Amino acid sequence: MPSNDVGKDQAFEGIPTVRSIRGNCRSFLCEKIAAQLPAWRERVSRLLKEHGNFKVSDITVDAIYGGLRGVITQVSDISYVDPLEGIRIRGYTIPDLLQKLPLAPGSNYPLAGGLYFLLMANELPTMEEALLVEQEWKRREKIPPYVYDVLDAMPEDTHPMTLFSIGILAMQNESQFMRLYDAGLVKEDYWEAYLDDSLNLTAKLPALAAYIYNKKYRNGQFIESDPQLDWSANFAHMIGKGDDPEFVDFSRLYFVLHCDHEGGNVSAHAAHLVATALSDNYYACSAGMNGLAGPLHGLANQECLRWLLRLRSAFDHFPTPQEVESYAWGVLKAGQVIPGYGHAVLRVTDPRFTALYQFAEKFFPDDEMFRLVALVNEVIPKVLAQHGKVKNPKPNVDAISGSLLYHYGIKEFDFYTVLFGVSRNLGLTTHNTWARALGKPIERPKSITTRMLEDLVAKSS
Ligand code: AMX
Repeated sequence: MPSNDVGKDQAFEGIPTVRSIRGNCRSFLCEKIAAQLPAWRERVSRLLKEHGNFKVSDITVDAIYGGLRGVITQVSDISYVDPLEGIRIRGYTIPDLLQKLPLAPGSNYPLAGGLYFLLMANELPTMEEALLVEQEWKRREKIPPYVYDVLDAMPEDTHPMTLFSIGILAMQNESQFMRLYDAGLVKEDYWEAYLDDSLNLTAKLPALAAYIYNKKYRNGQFIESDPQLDWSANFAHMIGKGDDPEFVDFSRLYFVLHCDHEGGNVSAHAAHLVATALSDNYYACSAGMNGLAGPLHGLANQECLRWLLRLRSAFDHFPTPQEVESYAWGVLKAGQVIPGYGHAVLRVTDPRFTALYQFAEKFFPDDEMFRLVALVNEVIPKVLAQHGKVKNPKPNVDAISGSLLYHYGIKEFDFYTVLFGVSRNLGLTTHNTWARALGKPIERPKSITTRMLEDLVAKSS
């Protein structure tokens, strides 16, 4: 078990110390959020008061049986997936984010601390603000030893996502919200405790993920956290890849790209739903991770790489476009999906796919797996369009992310969704903090029986 001993009282001596901002990161973020809250609350209460009966969505029998696809049931101001443009995080597109977020010192890729600041404070951070979050994470990164004991007690073949979710849930014992709630915290102040839990949880995720990786795939060779490194680089370091600056940059890019995808996807919705019962960020994120572990959601990246490897091994040479096409038809005719293609909301190529594609093109254009991704991307959209069922035949982020990890020697597919989860918890905990700040109530939609639905339909015809 790593001692990981950057305690609360130790000074952070790594990336430059922030001197121009008074107070700690938590109080700084609290001030930033608190300053915006009256206006947000005013907007919500005006909407409710003046337009409470305004109809936004209709619910059809199709939608009820069809996974509520497209039915507007939530408001999220953290991010929005435009069907034709892709994700906007706090209004910024992926290219915007990569251009505007403060870069890690000596790198062309952003600090995750800056991204967190943007998510939480709803403001593009300065370098100082990004570093303030990075420093706060350093102070909070120590994982309680009992969490390692829980993970060590699990069978060796436990899936890494199960370990990740269990690790997060085990840390619930640390929840500031639960402690303060029991002591009589008033509703107005719930969000501050959610923010504390968010900072504490997200600070620990790189070390938690690294522990799982080292335990399962590196014979338990654990590496201490390095106080000199930013959050993303420290993860790379703790899995033994800190000496490869290209992989460190890849980690920075990967953690930015996967941080959020509005409120309706399975992990975001699950985490939000659980937190509306005032279950804290640990309970909620563990639930979110359980959703992310599904093959139609986060697990698709491992499915996709497996698919690419199967495709490659079906030929004793690098396949031609025609061979990929006939292979794909075989898959579709067998009633299987082509992982990494299609999306519930997007109707164009996922800009996160494009960002990773550009990274690979820049650093390893001749890598065989990347060439296969590129070839598949030329062929599959045409095949799926011809197939006719899929609403969006273009690739999503999972069509490529696994191949990049594979290139860097992370060949343990089962681990890929954990990395997705490390990043996604930045978004999930922000959603929950803001949901409490805006006083969102417990969610409780209504279900009816098939007979009731049949009666309703019969009465109206
Ligand atoms: N290959 C084959 N068939 C596909 C397909 C694909 N890649 N994508 C969708 N379809 C099928 C659906 O299964 C559905 O068939 P059905 O009518 O027989 O049930 C039909 O096309 C219409 O689906 P849709 O409306 O276009 O998509 P959806 O909203 O129902 O599902 C998604 C979206 C992502 C689950 C689906 O495209 C899919 O299964 N893709 C492959 C898995 C994948 O890449 N998942 C990752 C998503 C991103 C993420 O969360 N990480």
